[in-house]
Amino acid sequence: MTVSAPQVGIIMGSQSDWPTLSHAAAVLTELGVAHETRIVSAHRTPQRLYDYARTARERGLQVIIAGAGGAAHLPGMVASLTPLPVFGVPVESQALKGMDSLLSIVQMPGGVPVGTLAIGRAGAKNAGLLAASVLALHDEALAKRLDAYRAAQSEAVAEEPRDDG
Ligand code: RP5
Repeated sequence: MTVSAPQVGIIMGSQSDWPTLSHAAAVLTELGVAHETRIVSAHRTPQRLYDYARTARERGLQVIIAGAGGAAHLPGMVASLTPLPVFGVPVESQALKGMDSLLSIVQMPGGVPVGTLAIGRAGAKNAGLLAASVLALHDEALAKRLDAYRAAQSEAVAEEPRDDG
């Protein structure tokens, strides 16, 4: 069996972020996109963050999804260290429900972009879909799988609500 090199890196600040970021991984798996997952903390493992971001492109990654909560510096720091597109996922924090994470990630200064998604599970899922869309620009087979994903999603929506739904 051939194992493809990861094209998408999914990183998160803590093990506690995995229940959220796992939704990005799940959609990439569903679409057949090779990816890797790592815990990389801007605060607790700064050297790991630096090394990960600095070597990401040469290792063949094309997109990075970075999720963090609270004082969520991870996506911005990664974006400052790599030319790859970075999608940021604000993890829902207990104290402030992820508003802290969202504002930490979205308010980047001009010149260092982070494409910021919604707080929590929907944001993680959409980060996976966006990463796949970027890769699909140069991958016709993946573009077809994305089209099929969307078609199935539309097909699954009933025209009328049910009482037990
Ligand atoms: C951030 O602090 C992480 O991204 C996580 O969302 C938050 C809390 O981390 P833990 O205390 O749960 O490890 O760095």
